[in-house]
This record gives sequence, C-alpha cells and structure tokens, in this order.
Amino acid sequence: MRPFFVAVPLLVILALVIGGGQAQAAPERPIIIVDNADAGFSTTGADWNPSTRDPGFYGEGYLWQRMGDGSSKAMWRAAIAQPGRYNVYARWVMSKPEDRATNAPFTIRSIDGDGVVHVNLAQRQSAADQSPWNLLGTFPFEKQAEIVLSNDADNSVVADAVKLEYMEPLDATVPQRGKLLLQDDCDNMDNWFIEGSEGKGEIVNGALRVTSTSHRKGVHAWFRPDLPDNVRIEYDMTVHGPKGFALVFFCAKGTKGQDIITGLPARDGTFSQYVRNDDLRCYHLSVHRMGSESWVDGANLNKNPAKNLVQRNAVDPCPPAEGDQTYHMTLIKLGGRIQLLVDDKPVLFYIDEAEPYAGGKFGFRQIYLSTISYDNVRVYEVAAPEG
Ligand SMILES: [Ca+2]
Ligand SMILES: [Ca+2]
Repeated sequence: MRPFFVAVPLLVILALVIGGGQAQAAPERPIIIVDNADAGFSTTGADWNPSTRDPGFYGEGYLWQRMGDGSSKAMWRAAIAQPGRYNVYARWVMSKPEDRATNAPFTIRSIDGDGVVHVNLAQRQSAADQSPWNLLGTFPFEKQAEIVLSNDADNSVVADAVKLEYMEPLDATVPQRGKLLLQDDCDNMDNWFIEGSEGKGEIVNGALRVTSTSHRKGVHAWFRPDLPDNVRIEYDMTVHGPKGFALVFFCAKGTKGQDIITGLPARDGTFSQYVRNDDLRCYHLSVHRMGSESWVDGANLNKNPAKNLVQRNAVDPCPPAEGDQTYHMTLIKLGGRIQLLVDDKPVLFYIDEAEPYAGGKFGFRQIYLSTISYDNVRVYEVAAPEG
C-alpha cells in the first residue's frame, strides 16, 4: 500500500515571453506535469511493466499493463495550488498499433465528479511530435487532481505522464452568443467561394453540400465575408456516409492583410497552398475523421503557415455514426482563446499566447471521398468573459 501523496512532484511555472521579448513569470497559467517516476504516481493491482522500448516517452521511460478486468490501475495525483479549470493531457507511446488498446479508459476525478474518457492508444503518434500531449478535456479542480487509467480495455495500456494546464477560473463560462453579426441559411451560393478542382460545392435541399472526390487534393468552401475578432461561429454539419476528412479554417488572411480570395493567387485545393503558404496565415482544425483506420483520431489545431500543430485532442469530437449524422458545431475565437464545442459540449480549448490571429475568413475543407452538408451558419459577437 503506497502512502497518500499530496506533494506536487513537479511544478513548472511557464516563463512567458511577452511583448518585446522580456521574459516574465506567468503564475496565472501554471502547468503541472506528473510522470510515472514521480511521487504523485502510483499503481494498484498486478505489477506494471517498465519499458523504454517505444520512443517518445516522457522522462526515463513508461509502464505498460496487459488488458484485464480493470483491477490494475495507474494513478497520477497532483495538488492544485491555484483552483481553476485545467486542460488535462496524457502521453503514451506506440510503435505497433496491434500492441495497444483502442479504448483505454482514463478517469478524471474533478470537482464535477468522475469523468471517463476512452482513448485510442493505437493511433499514430509522430516521433518528433510538436504536440506529444493529447488533450483529454477541460476539468475543474480545487485542491487536488487525480487521473486514473485502468486496464479494462481491448489491449495493453500505457502509463507515462499527464499534464495539467491552467486555463481559466473555476467560475468561468463558455462565451455566450452576443449580437448576431452574420447569418446564412445556405439557400444560395452568394456567400460561398469554392476552391479545388477535384470536388464541388452546391446547394442541395437548402444546405451547402460539399463533395470531395480526391485523395490528392481537397475542396474548400470559404465564407466570403471577413469576420471581426471575438466571434462565436455556429453551423450544422451533416455527414453523409462513413468516409472522409473534414476541417474548418479560420482567421484566414494574407500575411500582408490581403483578402485571401481577391488578393492572393488562386489555389486549387492542394493542402500546402493553405498550410505552408508564406502569403497566407490561418488556423485550421480537423473536426471529423470518420473512423478511418489509417489516420489518427481526435482533433488537431494547427497554426499556419508552417502547419504548426498547437493542440491535439485525443478523442474524436464527431465520432462515426450510422447513416447521416448532424453535428452542431460552435467555434469560439476570442482574442487568443480558441474553443470548439460539438453539440454544445466543449471538446477543445486552446489559448494562443503568441500573437493570436484576428479577423479574416473562415471556411470548410474536405479531402478524400466525402460528402458533407453545412447549414444554419451564424456568426455572433462575443464579449470577453467577466473577471
Ligand atoms: Ca515517463
Ligand atoms: Ca438551410
């Protein structure tokens, strides 16, 4: 029986570079990392197996456990000095997908109770990953955080490190709808600009239907109006069929302030023209991968140009479903705050502290064989949260 630890094994206060390069401590955004070698980590049940076989682990190695009945558990525990809502991330390693569980259950014990997130550990993790931490969700903690992984899974599970990142005060809420700025019911193409030679966008049954037919190129449907900063974008996304890959782009603008449709050379759907184009800056977020075995799950937030992966969500926010499936998408862009909700449930939360983009256009991208309808597009003003 291990003693009850409350000591924080490793408390990293991020030193942020603010403004003109002057480094300052930023105690308002603490980050806590608990590794499997730290005092805040413990296991129960059968002995967990230490390993360094698969690269990419945090610290000196990791532990793994065979699938079982859930009686073997790994627990990361951290004292919380600053109560608040924290992003919770986990790391794992994987070199052979057939060795890993596709439904590893992580339980996050917060003041909201126990939240369980099932994670696919067999998904691809790029080695020199820009973002090896996988977001499990945002949870409220007051004095202590506990994250528990059990072996009640379909294959072996990995216990490496978890990270807690302070995001906002406990009483903060998702920015609500303010004044309605723009509305499009997708009855015509007036507000839509389609790019990409291997697909199409058209109005079908009162919705914008985008079809991509290529594995090489994608199709973009840009919403023509430029948006101000501090907006809450909402739309309904109906996925027809099981295949494809959908993304949403936002804050898309020429790096010299040009309009991306009228002020930059024409693009043809080739991915690099959007994400590695030094004349175009934007964020993009993958929101649906439709269960393809060959891709990772989850949602990746990237900042472009350079396709800089800034946050990876471990869980598919739009899991595959039988038949047509409609998701209500909400994207909040408020200064550096970027938040995605699916069916009003927060799934991704990121704060860009490195000169966040503002303004520009938003739009949809699809690639591979996919047909998705978009409708009821609304853009609301939002105000900065109180406090
Ligand atoms: Ca480790
Ligand atoms: Ca409509």
